[in-house]
Amino acid sequence: MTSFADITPTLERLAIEVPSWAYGNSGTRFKVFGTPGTPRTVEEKIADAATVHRFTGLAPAVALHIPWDLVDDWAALRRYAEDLGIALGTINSNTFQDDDYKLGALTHTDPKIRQKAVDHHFECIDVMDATGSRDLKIWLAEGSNYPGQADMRGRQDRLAESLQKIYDRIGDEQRLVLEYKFFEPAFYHTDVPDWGTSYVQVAALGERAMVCLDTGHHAPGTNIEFIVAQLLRLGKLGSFDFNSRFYADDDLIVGSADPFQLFRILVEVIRGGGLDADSDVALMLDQCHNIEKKIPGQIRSVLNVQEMTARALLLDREALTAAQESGDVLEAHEIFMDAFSTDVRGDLAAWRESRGLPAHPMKAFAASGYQDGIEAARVGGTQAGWS
Ligand code: PSV
Ligand code: MN
Ligand code: MN
Repeated sequence: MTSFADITPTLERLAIEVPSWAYGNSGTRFKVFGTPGTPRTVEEKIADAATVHRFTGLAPAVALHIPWDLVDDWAALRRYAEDLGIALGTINSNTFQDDDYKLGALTHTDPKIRQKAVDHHFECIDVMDATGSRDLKIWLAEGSNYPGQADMRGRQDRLAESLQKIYDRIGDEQRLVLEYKFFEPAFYHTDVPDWGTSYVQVAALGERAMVCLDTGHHAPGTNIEFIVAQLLRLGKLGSFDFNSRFYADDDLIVGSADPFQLFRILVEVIRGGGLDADSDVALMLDQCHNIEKKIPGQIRSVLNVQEMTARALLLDREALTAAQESGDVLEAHEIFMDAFSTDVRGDLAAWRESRGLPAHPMKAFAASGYQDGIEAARVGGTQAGWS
């Protein structure tokens, strides 16, 4: 039996990177609702991200999106973040909001457009050099809408060539993570639609190229934990973008739509060494808070990951293996479900307090006055783009 005390060393290490765009206004293609107190600058997004970390101890880094988060002085931004107790994390490129990329960016048939997209990634790498970021995350909005519209095979070749140029530019301590998504904005074919394609592309690049798994980017019913297990087995799971979905790329709060799925994923992460002290797997959120307040939305999210991690760590592995190996199907399933059904909220609250953190971060944030302060101080917040 594993006790709560046994799992705290691993819980202590849990770090979840938050996305800068979660703090900006976002919405659907129907409407973007403004939220009072929305950040007007990159610095204000970082201040909100640091607040999530202050109340939870779980979110020590914030991911940036270029050009949404462009500033003139990266060294100053880095100092600003560090003074608030967080680091600047993953740099996300953006090749989906430029007319030139209507028919593709890294895959475009026109070499000039491909080079423009590669150059954008070079700029992102310059940013990483200045911010000290380790990861360049690439999500591509490329594909086609109609059968016959594009040469899918030729596009894979051009993608490989463009990615190679980008990979050749990253530093020894940096990584390239390639995210996949099964559809949207392209509806017929997508150039990086699944983990297999991402894997094939990054495997050709080299050791520091990895796959990014966004939980919202799979067809309904996909066994995501199997993909996690396989990528960890191959040593190619670079990072997660956590969020929840009911239908498509909903970007809802992680663990809200299907807590059991999050549990199953975290069981495989742990099984594959993804939470070991020497693990390089980056846990990140990729979410939007369209109707709820953003900072509590992010606090809820990191707490959900923490809670499900604790339950997954409590899984009695020895007993499970014994049941599996003796072919006791129902005993194995019960052991698995026992861990999922364990209420860890009391233990987590007490443990947080013992570390000088609020026992109940949601309540502590609500009582802190931070939200009222930003609502009074900030008028005319920026739109985050989308995620
Ligand atoms: C678009 O689907 C997306 O949500 C991807 O998941 C990226 O990670 C995110 O936008 C930010 O570019
Ligand atoms: Mn994502
Ligand atoms: Mn997405």
